[in-house]
Amino acid sequence: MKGLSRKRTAAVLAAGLCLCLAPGCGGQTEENAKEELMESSLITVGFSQLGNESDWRVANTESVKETFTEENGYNLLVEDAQQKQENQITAIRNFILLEVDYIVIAPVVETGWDEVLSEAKEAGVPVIVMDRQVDVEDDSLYTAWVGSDMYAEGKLAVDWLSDYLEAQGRQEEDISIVHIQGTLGSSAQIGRTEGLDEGLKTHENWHLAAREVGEFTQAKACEVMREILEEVGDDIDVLYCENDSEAFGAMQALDEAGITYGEGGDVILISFDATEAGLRACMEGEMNVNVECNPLHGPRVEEIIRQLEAGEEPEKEEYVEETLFEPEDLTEEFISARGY
Ligand code: GZL
Repeated sequence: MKGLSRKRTAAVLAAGLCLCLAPGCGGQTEENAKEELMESSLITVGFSQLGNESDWRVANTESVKETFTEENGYNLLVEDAQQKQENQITAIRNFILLEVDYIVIAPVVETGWDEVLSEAKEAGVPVIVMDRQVDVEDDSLYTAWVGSDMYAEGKLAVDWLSDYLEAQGRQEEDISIVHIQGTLGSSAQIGRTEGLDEGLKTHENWHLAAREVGEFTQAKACEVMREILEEVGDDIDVLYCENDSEAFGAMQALDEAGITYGEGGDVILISFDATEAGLRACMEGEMNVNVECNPLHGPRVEEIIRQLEAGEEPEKEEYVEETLFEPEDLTEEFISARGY
C-alpha cells in the first residue's frame, strides 16, 4: 500500500474488507484488514520545492526530508521545479490526482497560484505554504504559511549599514551601492529590496550605482557583477547581495577585478541567509554582515500538520525569529552547531 494516500489506502482496504466478509472469502480476517489499514495509515505529503538554486534551498529541502520520514508516519513525495512556476503547478496537479493528504509548497514567486490552489481546495487537499509567500485573492486557498519576514531582514541590513557608516564617520559621505537581487517577484527579493529602497529614501547621500538580478545563484551573480564592474569600475562602496550564493558569485568577480571587500576592504559586503559557508566567509572578514534567514522549516510544517490531524486550527501565518551576524559574533563551534 506504500505510496497511496490514506484516503485511497482506506478505500482499497475497505473494499478488500467487504470482499473478505463476503461468503466463502478465505484468508484475510477483518482483524488483519484493520491492522493493515492501521499500519498503512502513513500521512502522504506532496512537497513542491521551487528548486535547488542555493545552499539555503538545499538545507531547506533536507529539513523537510529529515522530518517527513516513514518512521515519523509519513510518505513524502518531493518534486523539484528547477525554479519554474509551471513545474510547481504541474506537481500540485499530480499531487491532487494522487489524492495526497497534504500539499506543501515553497512558491518560486508570489503570484499566479489562484487557479491551481482553487483546484486543491475543491479536491479537499489542505495546502501549507512554506518559506516564500503566495499572493492570492482568497487566502482560504491555503491553510497556513510559515517563513521569514523578508522586509524585516532588509531593514535589519540597512539599519546595520547606517550605523556602520556612522561609526566610521562616513554618514555624510556619498555612498555608491551595487544591488544584486534575487528571483524577481519572490518574497525574498520583494522584502529585501523594499528594505534597501527605504534606506535609499531616508539617506540622501546613498545612491544606487547598479541593480541587477542574480536569481539567487552564484553563477548568475558572478556574471552580472562582471557586467556591473565594466560599467561602474571601482566606484562601489557597498555591495548588497540578496543571498550568500550571490555574494560568492560577486566575490569571484571582485577578485578578478582586484577589488577588495569585507573588513578593511574597498567594498562593504552585505549578504543574507547566514548559511554555513556564508557565516564562515563572514567570520573570515570577507563579508561585513550576514542577515539570518532560517531554512529549517520541516519541523514547523510538521507541527502544522500535527495540529490539523488533531482537529486543531493552526496559526494562519508563523514568522521565524531571525538576527544578523558580524565577524566578531562568529566562532567555528557556533557555526558548526547551527545545523545548516
Ligand atoms: C528565503 C528564500 C531564499 C533564500 C535564497 O526565504 O526564499 O531563496 O534567501 C533562496 O538563498 O534561493
